[in-house]
Amino acid sequence: MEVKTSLLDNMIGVGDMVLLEPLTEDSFIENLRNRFDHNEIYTYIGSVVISMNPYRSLPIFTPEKVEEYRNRNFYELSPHIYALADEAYRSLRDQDKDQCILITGESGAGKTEASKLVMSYVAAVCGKGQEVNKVKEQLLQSNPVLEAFGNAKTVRNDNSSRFGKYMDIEFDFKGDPVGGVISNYLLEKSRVVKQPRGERNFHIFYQLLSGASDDTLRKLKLDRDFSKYNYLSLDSANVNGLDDAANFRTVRNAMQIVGFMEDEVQSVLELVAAVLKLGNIEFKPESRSNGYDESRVKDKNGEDLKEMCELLGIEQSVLERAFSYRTVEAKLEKVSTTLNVSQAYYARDALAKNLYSRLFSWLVTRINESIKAQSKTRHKVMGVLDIYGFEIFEDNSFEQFIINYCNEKLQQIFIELTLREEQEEYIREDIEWTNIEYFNNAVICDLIENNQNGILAMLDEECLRPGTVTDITFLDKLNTVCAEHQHFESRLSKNSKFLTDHSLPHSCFRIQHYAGKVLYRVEGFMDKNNDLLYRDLSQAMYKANHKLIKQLFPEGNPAKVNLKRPPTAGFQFKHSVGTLMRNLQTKNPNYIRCVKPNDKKAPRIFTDSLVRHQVAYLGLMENVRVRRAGYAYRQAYEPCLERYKMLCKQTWPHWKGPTREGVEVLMADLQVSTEEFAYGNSKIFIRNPRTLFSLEEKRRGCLENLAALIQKIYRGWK
Ligand code: AD9
Ligand code: MG
Repeated sequence: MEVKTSLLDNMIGVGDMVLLEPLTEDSFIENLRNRFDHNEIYTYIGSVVISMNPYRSLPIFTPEKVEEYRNRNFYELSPHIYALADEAYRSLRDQDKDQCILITGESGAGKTEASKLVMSYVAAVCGKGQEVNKVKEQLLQSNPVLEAFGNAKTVRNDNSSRFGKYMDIEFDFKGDPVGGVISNYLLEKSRVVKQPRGERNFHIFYQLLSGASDDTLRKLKLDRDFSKYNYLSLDSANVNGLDDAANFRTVRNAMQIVGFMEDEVQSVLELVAAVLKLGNIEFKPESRSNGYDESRVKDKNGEDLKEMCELLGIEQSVLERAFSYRTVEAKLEKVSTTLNVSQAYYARDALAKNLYSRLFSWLVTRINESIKAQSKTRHKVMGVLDIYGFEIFEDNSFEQFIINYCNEKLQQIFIELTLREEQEEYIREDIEWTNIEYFNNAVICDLIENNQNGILAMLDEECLRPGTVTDITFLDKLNTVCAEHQHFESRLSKNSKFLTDHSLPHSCFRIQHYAGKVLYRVEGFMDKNNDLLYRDLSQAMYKANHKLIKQLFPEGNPAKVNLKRPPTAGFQFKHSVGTLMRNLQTKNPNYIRCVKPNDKKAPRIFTDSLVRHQVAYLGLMENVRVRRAGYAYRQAYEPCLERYKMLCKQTWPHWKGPTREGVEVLMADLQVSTEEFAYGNSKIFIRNPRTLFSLEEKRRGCLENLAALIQKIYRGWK
């Protein structure tokens, strides 16, 4: 007889929080801690996986583990991210249900690692063959490329995703992967020109300087020394445990596997080098006869400018002029105004940010071209979402506002879908259902995205308003409008999510997010939302004799001058997040809730208060309660009968009739109170975990008796 381990056998603590007794926040945290201390980083809440970041490599992601979890039922083995990946994949393959894997948690909690584990598991268990293997390799190798260009060391995480990523992996009817599509969301491009203290620029800059051959660097006119470049912060250039040179080789190799041509790689590196050169260009004022100062490139930077222009095939005088003058085109006329030094720096940085972020989007498009499914037939789809996690820094700006808004939306979808899914399951199975109270963050989403008076709408309105508009006029507007919409009285009540109080520093506002209060400084909001690049610069880039850069600045084509303002950054983000949410809602969701055990990026440390805070805002306790309010545990009839049939003479060793009847006979024989369970169409629902415990205990007793009997017989033989 096969004896399988289950959630309750040989388990450290309780593998499924639904079975935790008694259920309190303390016992919940204690269970997580106990399991974490024993290297059990995964714990379930029903079908949701809680994942604790171990901050060290554990031997639980081996090919043997993959085999162990392959084709096994979710609750059969101890909790693992592979069990979730397996369940999602099988449901996609066998039941033709499109899946999405939603990975949430704050910065550094382990989302990106989790997304890679899911992808590599699915790659390991799905079909084989030359073509399929090539597709798999390309899908997997897109990760190092995008991480090099889109991740950076922050104070929270040495490999922090600075962009949102959603990847649809497409499968054919057999369940073999045939391709994929990646969508990227707003790269934090301000990092290109300036990094907060203790943080780095995007990895690729350091990788290129550390890992490229002397010859490559010579061609790119680069120096190996980080300190030569204004755009590279130096206080944290070297990160413990990060081998930039080796990673550069990995990225180059990955680009090749994904299908980049050698000349494309060269072009990409030229752009990276050009950004570094650009950062070194400095300006000085030159007095004009009209009394104004006009900016000029400093003499000592003549070489940087020249080299940058050579790299990109740009005529030096064109770029130089674009740093001194700005042309404003109205309907019928063109007016040229001079740039002063600070405007020239602004223009330089705007160009660097645009160049880099457009390069990043181009990389995604290029990867998509390579990994695109060849056939046009309908595919089964598994979407994996890995975004930047919720962030609270000392200084929070537009970027954090956008990142946190995105997390707010994901929390919202978690709430909607967990409730919806739960309700639908009861309806599907004809089981009665009672609602449970849940904190709903829809009010916060609305505060941010409402079309009339949401913060993003007001920001856009202010950006478009003629006259003197500044970050402060935007803040004033926010203070009045949000007060009006939330009603003054309610501003001070617990429900108010927009807080103004006199203790706030000047030029700040605060939002009570689902994950905590965040103070935002408005400086730069208007500018970052506008995301303007002087037309002279885009035209200079378009004129470049460099295929890639020309392609990145199509608006620089003088024949296609468009006087309409491009959509703002906030507007575009809101739009793409809206599309993403609608897409996710069409799929069957699978959740991984990542929890960060400590703030030190260190193994073996479990900081109680930090974990407690995350458990609270992720709504994990409510999650367990919802799961338990109805029926805590459910199992399809067949595995249920298999597991407990030994407890009843009529069902042991074989039950001949329909499985549901077998389970009914079993429950009657065991005299389980009829209030304790309900028969659904395909599953049995058990209300109280204790009922399950008692079944498990009886089963264990039965197994022990059996083992004793076998031993006795064995001894008798001897
Ligand atoms: V952010 O929002 O992008 O800043 P993530 O993505 O949540 O963040 P990430 O997956 O990058 O965090 O994990 C942070 C670090 O924790 C990794 O670089 C690893 O060093 C470490 N980590 C995370 N998960 C695991 C794991 N399963 N095993 C070992 C891990 N180390
Ligand atoms: Mg990440």
